[in-house]
Amino acid sequence: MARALAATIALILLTTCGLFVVHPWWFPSAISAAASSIDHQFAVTFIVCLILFALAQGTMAWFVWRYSGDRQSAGMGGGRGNARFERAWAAVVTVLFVSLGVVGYRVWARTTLQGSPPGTLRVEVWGEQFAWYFRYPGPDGQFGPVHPDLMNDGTGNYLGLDRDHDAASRDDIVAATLTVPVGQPVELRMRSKDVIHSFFVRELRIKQDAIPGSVSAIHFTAERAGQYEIVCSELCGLGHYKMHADLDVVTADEFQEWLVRQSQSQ
Ligand SMILES: [Cu+2]
Repeated sequence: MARALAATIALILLTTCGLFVVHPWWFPSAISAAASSIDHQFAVTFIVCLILFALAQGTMAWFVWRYSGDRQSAGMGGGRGNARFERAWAAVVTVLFVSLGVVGYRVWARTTLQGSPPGTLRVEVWGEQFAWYFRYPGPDGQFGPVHPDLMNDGTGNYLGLDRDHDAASRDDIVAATLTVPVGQPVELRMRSKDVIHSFFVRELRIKQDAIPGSVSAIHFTAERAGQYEIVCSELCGLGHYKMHADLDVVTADEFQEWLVRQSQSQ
């Protein structure tokens, strides 16, 4: 029985290592410059975890196999352990994981919290159950104030803008698609109308919560044109599964044409 257990552990270990080497499921190719450092950090974390996993599981399988049916050790009533070894192992694991956390945080902060260089396109991202809205400030560069009492999805005033009284709101563009020009830095300001949502684009390697009552900014520069999926990665209610939108990365000229079309339809 014990040997069957040892063989099962070894089989799980080999299967895991095999899946790691072959990695049949992996990220889609990245479309932003910053994504390569995220991928690198992910690979380092993955390799460290795999080595620890293989060491722990391999050792366990070997011990179970080696001492199965060993009457002498069975009669000893179990080992007393080795406190010094356990403390050293716990210390090594702690240092490893804290280091991974610190390095990972620095990579994440460098890629998503960087400042806004001149020419950055600012877009507000609004999450609501169960849709995304994207607001562009228009030619004045100003986002007009939002009035929660004016929010009405039925009339199309999703963000509660008062275009009659707020001058800064008049040229604001609200769209259901996030359209950005290729090669231009973008700052997303994440907001929510109701509960916590999470903005996730796999190809950008960006995942950021949208929290009601707060605004958090993240940055990216898309380097390849195309259409990509935006999903909500925070379980936000019954319709969470259908909360998604498109990210369209287009040329600068196409972006200007899109802005004109959108401003005419507001
Ligand atoms: Cu959501």
